[in-house]
Amino acid sequence: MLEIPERMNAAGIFVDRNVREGRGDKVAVIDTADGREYTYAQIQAMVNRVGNALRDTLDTRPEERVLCLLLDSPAFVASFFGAIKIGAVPIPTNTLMKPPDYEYFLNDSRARVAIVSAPLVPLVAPVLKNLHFLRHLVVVGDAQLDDVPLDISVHNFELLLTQASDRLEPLELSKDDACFWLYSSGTTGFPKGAIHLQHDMLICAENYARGVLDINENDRTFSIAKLFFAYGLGNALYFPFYVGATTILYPGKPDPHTFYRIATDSKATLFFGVPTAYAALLALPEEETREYDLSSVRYGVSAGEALPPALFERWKERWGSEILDGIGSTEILHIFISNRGGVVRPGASGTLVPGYEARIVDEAGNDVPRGEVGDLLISGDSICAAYWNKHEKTKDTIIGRWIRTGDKYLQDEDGYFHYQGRSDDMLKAGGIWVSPVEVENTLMSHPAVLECGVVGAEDDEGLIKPKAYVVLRSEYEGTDSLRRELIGYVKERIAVYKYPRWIVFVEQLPKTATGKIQRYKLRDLG
Ligand code: 3UK
Repeated sequence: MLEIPERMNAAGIFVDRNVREGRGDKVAVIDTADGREYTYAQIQAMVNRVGNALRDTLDTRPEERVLCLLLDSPAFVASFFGAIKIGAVPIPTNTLMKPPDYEYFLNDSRARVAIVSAPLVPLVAPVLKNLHFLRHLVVVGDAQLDDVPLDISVHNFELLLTQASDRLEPLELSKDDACFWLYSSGTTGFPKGAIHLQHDMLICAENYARGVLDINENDRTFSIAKLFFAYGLGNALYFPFYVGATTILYPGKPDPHTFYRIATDSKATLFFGVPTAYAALLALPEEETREYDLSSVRYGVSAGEALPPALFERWKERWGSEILDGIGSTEILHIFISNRGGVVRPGASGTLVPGYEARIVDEAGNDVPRGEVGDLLISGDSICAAYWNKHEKTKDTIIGRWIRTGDKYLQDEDGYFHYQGRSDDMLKAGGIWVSPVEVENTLMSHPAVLECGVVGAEDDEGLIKPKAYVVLRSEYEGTDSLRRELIGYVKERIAVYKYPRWIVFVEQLPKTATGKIQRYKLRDLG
């Protein structure tokens, strides 16, 4: 059993402990951007410099939020743990969003400091004038910035670090102090900041990474899912750091050849992807992948959305390793139901991860009989404390020790859990949330669109992608060029992974008596 100390600091456990226990010279991070390797001692020094710079130069106090809009890099690692080490609360943030999204994250969280990778600066620059609380913008690398409001000062990350001491003791906190936030989106309304506590990462590392993956010091992790996702943060940061293993970071865009090349060259032992990424990797013809060697991989891991059985079979046949599908969530922090090596049931999410309990309940909250579908509730000690400033949403989601996952599940006679869909209209594209309402509202703002309904539809690989049913205003015609225009229009306005992959022009939409679109009827249209 894992013992969680009453007083602790997660950075002390995940960073300092490695050096204290003699792993200072072990490689902690390989940055594939330039091939540089960083030992645990070097990472610790960098973490300390960030902590000192935040506290002494930028006057960051405990509990203050530090928004991290960062590519996967040593700077991410140092910013995340550096903030935690002084009791501040980092917010790893999705790098694929649009400027208005960042305006919301920065104002909602009241972050006083934002640390931003230079290539991502253009995403926040246009909204700086609308920020009420930001005082310091720290840029990693060089970026051009004009018209910065007077109350925001711009700093260079590297320079701040050079001027800061590399020695820092972690601030002693309660195991139940806030540690970091992660934003998660729902069907309607703004994203919710899930507040995770100091002990949460320990629970996931012990229960899942050690309990299911048997992670150890000799592992080399490579995650296609970026560090700003709850999934990637565990996979490629606090899992390997929990045991003093090595993580391989890649700051670039998704590309199957690059993924294969990195996994081959770095001899990754744990490979983490989402179903869409596995589909793209397997879509390359064998002649094109002969030069790659994945024999070092102990397990592939898949999460974010259900892994179609065909992808499991094709991967195993091609590369020899099993893909362990597991379900996790931002609120629970990581995977709580998972397949295990040797006993995988393709198509199922697996069995409970140690440390978690599950209930499947009907609408009245009573347990359904084995084999029947109901709403999945989970209990376990990595669940977030609350959503920031969203008391009603918190109460709807977290019920005492239990949390509503929003998923429909059934458990079979052998204890395996089978995913049966969402209980709301949310869908996942490439493992990332898409709200049909947001896509609909965006389409509706185009002059040609009278009304529309967006649902998930299966592509050729059996993976879900957004599909739009559109009723046009009478003066417009449903042509291919209008289809392309609407797609381009959506891509420009909201995060690109949300655009409809198909647009069907229809005369009318199925509606309830009160005029609400019946998305389930659209889904049945296929
Ligand atoms: C869905 C799955 C079927 C499900 C996540 C691993 O995805 C993660 O977190 P999110 O908050 O989404 C959570 C929701 O996504 N889902 C995730 N995995 C599966 N559905 N099969 C799966 N294997 O609806 C769940 O409620 O983005 C995944 C680790 C940490 C995570 N945060």
